[in-house]
Amino acid sequence: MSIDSTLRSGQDAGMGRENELLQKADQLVDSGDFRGAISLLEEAGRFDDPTLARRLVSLRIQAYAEMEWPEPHDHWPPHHDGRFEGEAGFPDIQAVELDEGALKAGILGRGGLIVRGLMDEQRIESMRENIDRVLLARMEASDEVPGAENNPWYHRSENVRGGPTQFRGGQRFTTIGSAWSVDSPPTTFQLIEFYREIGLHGLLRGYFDEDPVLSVRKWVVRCAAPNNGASSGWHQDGYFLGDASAIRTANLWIALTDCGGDADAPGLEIVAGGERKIHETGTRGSPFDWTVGQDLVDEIALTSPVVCPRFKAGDALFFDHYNLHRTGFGLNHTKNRYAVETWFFAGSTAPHKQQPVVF
Ligand SMILES: O=C(O)CCC(=O)C(=O)O
Ligand SMILES: [Fe+2]
Repeated sequence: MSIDSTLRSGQDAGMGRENELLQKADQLVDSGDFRGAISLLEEAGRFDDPTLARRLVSLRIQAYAEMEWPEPHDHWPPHHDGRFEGEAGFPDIQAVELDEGALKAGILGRGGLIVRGLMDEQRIESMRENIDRVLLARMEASDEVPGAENNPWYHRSENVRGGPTQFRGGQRFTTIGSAWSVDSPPTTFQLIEFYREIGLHGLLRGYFDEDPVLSVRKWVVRCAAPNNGASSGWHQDGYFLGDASAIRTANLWIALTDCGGDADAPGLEIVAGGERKIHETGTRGSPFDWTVGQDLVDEIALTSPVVCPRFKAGDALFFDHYNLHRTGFGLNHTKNRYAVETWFFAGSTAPHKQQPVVF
């Protein structure tokens, strides 16, 4: 595959200006101002400048360890106004109605919040294209296709723990599956641009009452293929993320394809309700030690309904690490489903294992 023509060559991007920006960013880093360096490159940079987009990813990863984070405050979980009490399933609002109060009452009171029309058409389209590029570039790199290692759509930062990807042991990749957003610097750049545009930083700052961060391992772009009703694992992300009672999280899951409900692409099957506990795993019909058994899910469903919401591309669902869910594979599915899953953490309690990323 030729390197995608939507990315400009170094020369087109204006090497002189780029060098100047990178130098300025280095100076800010040397003076200890990581936040300033990140803002500079984020504001002056472009997704289609590969050198700059890569530098920004590395800087965001390095920065977490270098910056100061507060001690966890004592007013968690925060009070919410219970505005969605009595509604069946998940509360469902339009993007313009999204604010801190709705987010708190949705996640903490009802187990999640559906937000309609969060991402616009043009971004949806380009994100789907990005995901295709990332997965293809990774597949070609793993197949050792000549030149693939230089494809900017899949490039792992040296700062990711373990260093650059090594495709060992005949590991096979296809154009279906998921990849870490940070492994695709242009995608990371565009996603953060989108998060800024919708005011997500301020919203989550209000939600956590401190700065939110992203992470390497829990920020994922995905293309899920139909799977003929297969049963994927019921899970709570709190099971993987460390001490569930200590961490503070918000996941923004965005559908990039019409899916769920009666749609022809896999959605999410998800338990609604605000129960905040980690359920037993590896028992009661569970095939794996990290999954919750179907018998237990059936029992939980007696009081907290299991739903499979119908999403239009661009609709989103916020939930946190207590939510119980799985990919919903139906028998009627014929289309691939694209989505972005982004876990945000309160900076003070971000699990180091997930490699926090400064936002
Ligand atoms: O996209 C999916 O099907 C799974 C999403 C998920 O498990 C999550 O966002 O935590
Ligand atoms: Fe999950």
